[in-house]
Amino acid sequence: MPTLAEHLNSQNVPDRLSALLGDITDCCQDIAALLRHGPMNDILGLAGAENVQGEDQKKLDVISNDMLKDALAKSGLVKGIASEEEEHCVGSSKDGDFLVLFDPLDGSSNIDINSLVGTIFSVYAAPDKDNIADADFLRPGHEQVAAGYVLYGPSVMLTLTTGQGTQMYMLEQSRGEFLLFDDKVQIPVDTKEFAINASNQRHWAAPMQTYIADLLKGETGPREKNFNMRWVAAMVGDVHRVLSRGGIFTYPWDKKNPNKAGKLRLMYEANPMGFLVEQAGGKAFTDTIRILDVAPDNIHQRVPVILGSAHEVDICVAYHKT
Ligand code: AFP
Repeated sequence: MPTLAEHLNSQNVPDRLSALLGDITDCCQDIAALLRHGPMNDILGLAGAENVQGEDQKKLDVISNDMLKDALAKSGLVKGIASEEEEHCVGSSKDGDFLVLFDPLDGSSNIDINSLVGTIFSVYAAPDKDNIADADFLRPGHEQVAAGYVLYGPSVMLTLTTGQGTQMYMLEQSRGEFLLFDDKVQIPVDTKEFAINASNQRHWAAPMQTYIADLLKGETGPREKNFNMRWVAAMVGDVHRVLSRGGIFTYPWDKKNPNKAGKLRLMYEANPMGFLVEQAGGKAFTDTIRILDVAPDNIHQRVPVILGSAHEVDICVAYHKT
């Protein structure tokens, strides 16, 4: 089982990108260690502040954000970063090659119940300029040069793409190395499993209400098959299941917050996950267009998300076009 660095080398990934991915994942190993001992270190619970999203920050949101900022600054490879936990981008090494966006701890509402959380990251080539601004990060997802997440679960797993398919690695803790265990993740094109926060059902737009209602009718309904439902409440956990065995994951627009396009953030959740899913043969749409084609207008922009098994995404999107 090759290490991350060995496999990236075998894929002819440029050395500086490979080094950056090594720095990011090394930092994630440190975050994993913190999570393993969270209750013993008094680092669970609220940090006592809100982030730019107006969400209560957990202590580990802030700690993991600072760890990643420090690691990326030390790498010397990063011209700037943008984070869910930072209102604006943060300049780093002026001759860095890359821009990195991340959600340092996705699913943080799961931390205090010892459930799945993860770190999501997205990498672009840096523009040839000195002072980085938010506008420099507003690039469509199809321009990403790499994307991935580290899932802090029973195993610590890295899922990564550099545009040559999607790979999965497992952390071998004793060696401190991520070892390749799937070099070509393939999402089944059909599925019987969907993921949605069903408590919002009354707030969804009609097309999503009709789509989900038809799934729930099972084999006697228009889909003529029975479906199962899962909801991890952490995108990294739901997407990992979709990549591992198929499925459709959606967080649609709802009228609870009509001025928000959705709950999930484009630049550091939907885009990296969309890249991973497409590279594994799946699809990722808002409700009408390919996520990777969305022209961003804000680094914290939200979008509705429908992603997973290609045929099922096509069916769900078709409900939104009628
Ligand atoms: P937190 O990081 O605040 O827990 O939010 C996680 C998330 O952004 C995404 O990872 C989940 O899919 C989604 O929110 C869960 O939303 P609900 O809490 O409404 O189910």
